[in-house]
Amino acid sequence: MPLFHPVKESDVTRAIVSNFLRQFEEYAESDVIIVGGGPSGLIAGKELAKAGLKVALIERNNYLGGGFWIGGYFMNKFTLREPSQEVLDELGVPYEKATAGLYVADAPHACASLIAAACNAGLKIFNLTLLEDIILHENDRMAGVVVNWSPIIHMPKELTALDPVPMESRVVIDATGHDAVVLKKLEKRQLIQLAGEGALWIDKSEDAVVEHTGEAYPGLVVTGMAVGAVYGLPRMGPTFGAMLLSGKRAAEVTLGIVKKAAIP
Ligand code: 48F
Repeated sequence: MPLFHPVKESDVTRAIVSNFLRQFEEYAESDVIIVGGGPSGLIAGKELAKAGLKVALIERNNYLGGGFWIGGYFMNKFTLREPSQEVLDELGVPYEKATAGLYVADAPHACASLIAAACNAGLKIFNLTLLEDIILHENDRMAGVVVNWSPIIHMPKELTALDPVPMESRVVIDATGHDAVVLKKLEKRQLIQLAGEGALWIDKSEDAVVEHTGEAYPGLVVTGMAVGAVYGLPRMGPTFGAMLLSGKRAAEVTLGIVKKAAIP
């Protein structure tokens, strides 16, 4: 007697295709699209989904987490400063005190727990999905993103005449880290000017990134290291507290924009 229930091979394919397409069709229009699945994007997504919004996160890689799997150099331990260890308490991730106000934790444990918490809250993930462009509507307001299958950038030119598809949303969040990819689409059209990220200065950068997290352009909220690119803030290296608190701030700002738009 076999352990597993018998199935038709074709039913395996149908289950994957129909389930994915149903989700893609549903999320072709969302309340919020988050571009980038690093720590700031995942925290924002978790909070917004928990608040009951319909939220899609697009990530160009096949895996989520961005720079959160690893700390500094090749070592998978990351640091965070008081009071951001409270986010690890919420996620149930253990940490050790390194010095006064500085904690160290296991990056794979924290990253996996954050991904699980975001999915449990209802965030929908579209991985291997590359932001190619943005949608702008009247009054130059962000109205969504234009995406493609990310492996196409590694394919020969004669095979890559694949048109991207649009996904609409009321708010877009740029959580693409140091690359600030969404913001650069606006800069290319001379709609904003980016100051560019500054050199490393931990004490200054973390407060500044959280403080400047917000709506950088109508309908576009910026979080995480992408904030540094807009305002010329210093980078911070392998300390992640500001990414977590910036993600939370981005969720608060986004909720405010969505609620304001809902008032007739
Ligand atoms: O880089 P990333 O982890 O950004 P973050 O949330 O956190 C920064 C820290 O990891 C670290 C740091 C602070 O301590 O300095 O660097 O600001 O995650 C950004 C995610 O965006 C994805 C990318 O693959 C990564 O997972 N991404 C970048 N460009 C695109 C994209 C794109 N064009 N389309 C889709 N995803």
